[in-house]
Amino acid sequence: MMRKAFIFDLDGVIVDTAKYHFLAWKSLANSLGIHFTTEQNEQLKGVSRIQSLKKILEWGNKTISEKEFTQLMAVKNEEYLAYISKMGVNEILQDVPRVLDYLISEKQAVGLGSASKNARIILKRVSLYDRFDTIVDGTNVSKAKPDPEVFLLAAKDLGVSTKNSIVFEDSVAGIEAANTAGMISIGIGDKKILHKADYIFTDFTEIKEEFINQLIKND
Ligand code: B16
Ligand code: MG
Repeated sequence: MMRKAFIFDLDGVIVDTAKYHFLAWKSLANSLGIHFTTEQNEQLKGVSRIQSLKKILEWGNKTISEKEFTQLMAVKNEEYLAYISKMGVNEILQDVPRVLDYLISEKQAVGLGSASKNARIILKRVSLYDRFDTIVDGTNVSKAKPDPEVFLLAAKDLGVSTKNSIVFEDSVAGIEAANTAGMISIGIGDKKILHKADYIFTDFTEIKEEFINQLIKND
């Protein structure tokens, strides 16, 4: 049987860390007198830390020095890390371990492709670190999604061609990155938002073994 690469995004696919990003960005924005909403937080999904802060400052019509920018990123990350440090296995999104374990039992290559610089800490907190053959995250790449770099690097590490790679993503930028990489894209979330994905599911409870078998068999 063919060995395929299954590459998972982290935030919004394996765990819901968006709520912690929101709390940390909100207190930072508010400390600068900038209003920050959940709708705005949606637009930061899959977006790197630097780009996120740039957007928030844009929304608040604020310009700051480079030094202050670096400080604010550190402040946000510290608060975010405080939330992350309390995470546990109960925060893994439903049926993710079932799909991971099925892929491993079928001897498929499993990778992580995340924009987050905190991906490794989070995977360790939720005890999923050892399930991955490779982890490519914000510390390994220079170009953010929708650039395909993160997924191309993961496939390369796994020794699988791009056309034999499958990506699970919850963000528009991530789906675009997978498509540009020439990989099969699977959207996890809203059909209207992720319409550019090859397949779309609300969550992993909808992903059955038959579907995975088809992906493994297809040329
Ligand atoms: P960090 P993903 C992304 O994770 C988040 O969706 C995004 O909101 C966040 O800004 C980005 O990671 C960077 O995270 O500040 O931890 O480096 O969806 O690509 O797994
Ligand atoms: Mg995501």
